[in-house]
Amino acid sequence: MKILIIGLGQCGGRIADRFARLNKRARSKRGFDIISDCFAVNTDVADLSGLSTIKSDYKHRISIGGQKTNGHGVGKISELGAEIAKQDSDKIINAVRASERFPETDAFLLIAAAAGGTGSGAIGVLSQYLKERYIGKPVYNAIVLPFRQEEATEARTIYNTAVCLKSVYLVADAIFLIDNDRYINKNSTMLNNLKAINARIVEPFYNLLCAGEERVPKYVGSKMLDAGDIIQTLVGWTVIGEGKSPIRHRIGLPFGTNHDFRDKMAETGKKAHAMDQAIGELSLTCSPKDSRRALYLISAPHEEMSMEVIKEIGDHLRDVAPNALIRSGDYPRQKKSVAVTLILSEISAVRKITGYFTKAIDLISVVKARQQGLQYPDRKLEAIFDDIPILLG
Ligand SMILES: Nc1nc2c(ncn2[C@@H]2O[C@H](COP(=O)(O)OP(=O)(O)OP(=O)(O)O)[C@@H](O)[C@H]2O)c(=O)[nH]1
Ligand SMILES: [Mg+2]
Repeated sequence: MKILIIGLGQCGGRIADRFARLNKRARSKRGFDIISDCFAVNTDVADLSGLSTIKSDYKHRISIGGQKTNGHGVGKISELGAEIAKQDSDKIINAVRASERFPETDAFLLIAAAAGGTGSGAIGVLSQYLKERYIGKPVYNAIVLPFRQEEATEARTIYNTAVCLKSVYLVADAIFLIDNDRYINKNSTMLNNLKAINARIVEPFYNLLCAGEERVPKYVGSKMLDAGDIIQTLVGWTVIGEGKSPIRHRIGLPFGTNHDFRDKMAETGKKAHAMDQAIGELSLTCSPKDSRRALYLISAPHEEMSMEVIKEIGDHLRDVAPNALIRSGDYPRQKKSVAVTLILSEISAVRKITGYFTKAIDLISVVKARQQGLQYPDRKLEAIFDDIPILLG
């Protein structure tokens, strides 16, 4: 599957840059592209210059809102981010249209942080424009949720996050939810944390996008997972994760030859453990029971792809996600490990998201009450979604 990536704001731009790197890896190691083109869009010119892999011409690193922000960002005012995106959308759409490999694109993936201003405001607006313009081409979003400490220290964090989430939910075909807080390493610096998190965010997409692009027969799975399977799986709130189990070979024995049945069982169990790890590595903690669609891809050396391992991994997912329609595939090109890429989609209840809506409603009520000189009103939970504003056209 080939996707066209647009990173918005600082966080989105940096993750898009990682995707550009992922494509370089696919090209050099596997001999094909998985990204049809990659763009970064920002109101902050310095952020655009700080990227390393996205092409450095003005059509790939797109500066917007120059007159309004003087190239210095919107300072977390997501309404301004949305307004600028509306005004400068032509610049972005024209760059996409002029992209040489656009016809090969299976879907768009737009990336932004929910808590900032530029990306948070622009992502819903741009997703809407792309959907209206390219009917039939899926528009996916990846939304990065803030660290918990930002919620406590920066007043706009909760509000921006709730407004962004509601806006993208109304327009994007699916939204990958990525929780910064899930990946944090307390002993590392903030910058190193962000770098490591960005690398972990993009990694699960590698095999997933590569599998369907293989043309060499020995690397094509017995059940090939292609763009159609992925598109059919992605709906609404979505999470992604990858688990890996190293393959241990006994000295003197060729690949996959285990003579003792106990060794074999243990080895099968260990490989199937990659599914457990993928569940543990999901980009946002959620219950697999709440998902209606799921997809997994097993990547392993050809000789390790036994029916037993495939069955065990599939059975395990069926147990934990009994309400999901499950699609699957195998990809015989991994070396020295069994990797499981897992997507859970159409998730009905995401506690963290509901939490943002509830808290944002409380904040809005407090502000409204203050403006009217009233006391803090007691709000009913059902009204939550209606009361969150949106930033669409
Ligand atoms: N994972 C990850 N999160 C980031 C990164 N950079 C910023 N963030 C998070 O993104 C949120 C802030 O969004 P930014 O992308 O910096 O904001 P912006 O879209 O550039 O908007 P303005 O700067 O307000 O114009 C915070 O929650 C940060 O923790 C990054 O490189 N990786
Ligand atoms: Mg910024």
